[in-house]
Amino acid sequence: MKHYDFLKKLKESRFLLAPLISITDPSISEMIASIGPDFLIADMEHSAIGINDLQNIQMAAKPLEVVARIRGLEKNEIKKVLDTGVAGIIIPGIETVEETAEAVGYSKVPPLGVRGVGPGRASGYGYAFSNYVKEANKQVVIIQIETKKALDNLSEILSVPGIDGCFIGPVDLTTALGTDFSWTNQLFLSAVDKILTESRARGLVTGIYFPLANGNPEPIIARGFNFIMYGTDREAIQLEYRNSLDSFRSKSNALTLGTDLMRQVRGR
Ligand code: 3PY
Ligand code: MG
Repeated sequence: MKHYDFLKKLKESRFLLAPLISITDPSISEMIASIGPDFLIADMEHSAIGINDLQNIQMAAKPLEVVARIRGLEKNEIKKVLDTGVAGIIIPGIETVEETAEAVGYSKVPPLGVRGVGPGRASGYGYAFSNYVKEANKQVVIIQIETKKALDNLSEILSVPGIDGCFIGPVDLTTALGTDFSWTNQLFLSAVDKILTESRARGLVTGIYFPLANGNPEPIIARGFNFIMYGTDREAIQLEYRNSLDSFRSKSNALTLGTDLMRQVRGR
């Protein structure tokens, strides 16, 4: 696998756009990869994507890098996911220094950590094993910040050696703060700015989720994130169909012929 320039790509970039893949069928990833995003994020936290799907998604997206947003802080999950050859992992639910240190330890092969090595896809199925062992610790480790406790422990968490960056989960973060997910909410914005400042001060990469339905990316652009988890495959399909259905119906409803009958059919 030759994806080890990925951290450099993240560090040197602003606004890399990475759709979140939640549909298991790899043809969706192939379709989305073909339209030119900067990389993909496969969601193993909030979707049905499992380890087989993750591997198929990477084959479909090739040569585009795939990052896995994993289920949580689980030693064997981290090992299996990294074995598939992802460019990096995003670990949700991290709240303390101890959890951050565990995340690093589970993600790194010795001497930096305790991750076991084996002949998975990341090592060319064993064919490129010696090179893989040398390069394995370059797979990127990003922790997800989305709770009050994580905010309270932010400076210490981000100071743990071995993490490459942090990702802000605004849906969970605003739920935890008791606000709506709105880019005009001051409590949310000050949390985002605190995370950005602390992360940048340590030379870490920072990303955030931003839905396609929000047509106002200026507050994100003004803040200069390295990467954006930019909408999801689910959202793209539903949003585009919703808009298209509405647009077609508003035009067809304007015609009188058959309109009453169609309204009855649609229950409107
Ligand atoms: C959140 O916004 O909480 C996320 O985890 C984004 O996927
Ligand atoms: Mg979340």
